[in-house]
Amino acid sequence: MDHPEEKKTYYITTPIYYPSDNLHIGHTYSTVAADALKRYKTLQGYEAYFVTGTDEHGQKLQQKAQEVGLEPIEYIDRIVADTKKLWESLHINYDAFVRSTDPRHEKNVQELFQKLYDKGAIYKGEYEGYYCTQCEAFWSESQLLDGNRCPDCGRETQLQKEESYFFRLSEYRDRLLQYYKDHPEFIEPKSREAEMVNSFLKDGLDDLSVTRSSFDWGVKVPFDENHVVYVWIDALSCYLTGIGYGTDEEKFNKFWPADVHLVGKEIVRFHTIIWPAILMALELPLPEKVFGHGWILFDNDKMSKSKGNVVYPEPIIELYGLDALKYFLLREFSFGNDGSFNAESFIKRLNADLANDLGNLVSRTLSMIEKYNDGVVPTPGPSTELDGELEELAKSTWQEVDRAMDHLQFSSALQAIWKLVGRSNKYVDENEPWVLAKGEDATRLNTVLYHLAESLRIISVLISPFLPDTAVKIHRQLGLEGELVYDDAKVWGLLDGQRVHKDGIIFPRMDVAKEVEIFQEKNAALIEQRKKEKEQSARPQLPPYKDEVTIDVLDQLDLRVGTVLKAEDHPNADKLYVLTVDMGSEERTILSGIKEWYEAEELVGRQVVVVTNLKPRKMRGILSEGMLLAAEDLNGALSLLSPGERLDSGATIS
Ligand code: ME8
Repeated sequence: MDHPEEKKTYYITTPIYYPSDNLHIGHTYSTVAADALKRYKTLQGYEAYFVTGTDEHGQKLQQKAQEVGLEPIEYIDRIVADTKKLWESLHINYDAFVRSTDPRHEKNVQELFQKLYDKGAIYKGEYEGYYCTQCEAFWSESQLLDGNRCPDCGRETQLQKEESYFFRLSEYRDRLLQYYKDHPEFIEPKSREAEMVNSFLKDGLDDLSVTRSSFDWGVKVPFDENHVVYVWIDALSCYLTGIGYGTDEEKFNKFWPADVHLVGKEIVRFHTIIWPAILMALELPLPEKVFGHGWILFDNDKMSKSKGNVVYPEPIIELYGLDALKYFLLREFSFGNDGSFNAESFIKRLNADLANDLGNLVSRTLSMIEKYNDGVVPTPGPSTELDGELEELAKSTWQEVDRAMDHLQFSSALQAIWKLVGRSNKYVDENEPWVLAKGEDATRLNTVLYHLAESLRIISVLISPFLPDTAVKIHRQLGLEGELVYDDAKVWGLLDGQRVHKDGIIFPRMDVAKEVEIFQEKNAALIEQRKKEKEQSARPQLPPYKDEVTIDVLDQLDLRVGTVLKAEDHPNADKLYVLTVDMGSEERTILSGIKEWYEAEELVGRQVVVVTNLKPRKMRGILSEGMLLAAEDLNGALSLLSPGERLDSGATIS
């Protein structure tokens, strides 16, 4: 229920991302859209709240960390820091960033799990299926491709059987179908609802395995230490943690249910079947909407680091600015559908819409006001039909934007604004102010300049959720200070007598062929650099080399080949062998701490490298007359050095 004295709230989420190095523009899609939506809702007067975060548990991450010799959290911390930096550089205006490893969140997951268990919504059973480590998903035999390959990523799966807790998802089929019927705007675009119904709900649902016992990087089931909560309950409930579930009841009640979960199309199923069923079981209200957006492809292929066909946001921002990236992502693709990135269409769109249309309108409007009226917006004379037409379009464009944004149609919203940009440019051509300026009477010229300035002012307000930096630049050039106010886009006549300050070109025009080359080169260089960095970081972190020495240091060492004759346990030291070593001219007793790696019988007859002139040292009562050389790697494996071929005992080493 709306309380008139209270500000209406609007809660938006992006997916809770898997920590991943070097996010590409596809990854930024949900976040850029959520940011624009938040700005738009805020401008409309809502108290908007935006949650994003990282989904940090699971076997895949545990394995990746292991591969580089780090603890999972050390490995993830670094990636999360980079992700936050990227969002910062994109000026993403989120309110909470939930890390699923945050102890507060882990506690919530345990509480929610316990609640579901106590309500009988979760029970213990056994799971058998073909497991894909990469996708962290079990598949049935009929779902596999070419024998035993994962239908999602094509990698090999393994048949696994394990004890698991199950969520009674099968019981929710009818309630979900009914819910979709009663809430026709719950899933958008509508085609995704049909997909859910036809592919998943029509033939009934299976209960869902919600724990794993084959790895331990996850939130422990509160009453069964052998199990960790499987990643989906853990990840989805970040949406609750982000608005204070378990810590700030008032905030939680204020913002829940979410107004919209923005998600990529491949995870719509989790958000429209599993998530609502869990919320029903918890007796929590359901989100108002789940919007499944399409994928950004690269030349019609899925972007992937392994294919090397990724486009990174950094070169785009560096070469063309943040707003150019945001504009392109939101305008070029229809939000529900897949779209393909192509360097040429990207540059062409920047040229057409930002440089030729908007940039030109800003530049010519301000130049003319400066040139013909000393930089002051003139008082208009009587309006003609043409002026009225522009005024009407300008004052009503916000309605078109609202209509589009009600269905998260960013591209249509921008098209509506660009219709006004286009109409304003045409108005310049129709009125030819440079001709009017030559006449005696300035009344008509004043009316035209005034209309252009007003139209530009309204445009600057309307574009502000999508191109926030550009909006402020135009606003300032129009001499306006302070915040941009949405209601100002609904009224005409705020600029009479306003002093303007033209300030540079907001979007320069580019040579398409040349620019495509520059962009591709820069993106390719970054791909190459990141590949190298990855290879480098995959190398083991060995101790640094010691300081340089001269040859005489080596000359001082007397190294010789010895042959082990006898190996016995040291009577007073657990880790030491007492070795009798044939040095050619004599036998020596040498103590060596290699018991952890070698059995005594493996050593007898083995040739070794002995430092013969090391000062003899007594260890636990026995004198050692030398030292054996051995190599050890980072995993703690050890190997005694021996000559590659058998030599006479006493052979010298230099
Ligand atoms: O799925 N174009 O995380 P994620 C558009 N942790 N969107 C793309 C894209 C592309 N080329 N590539 C990726 C997960 N995405 C889970 C979410 S939510 C409770 C848990 C989108 O890091 C993808 O569609 O694999 C998804 O919405 C988002 O990036 C995060 O994907």
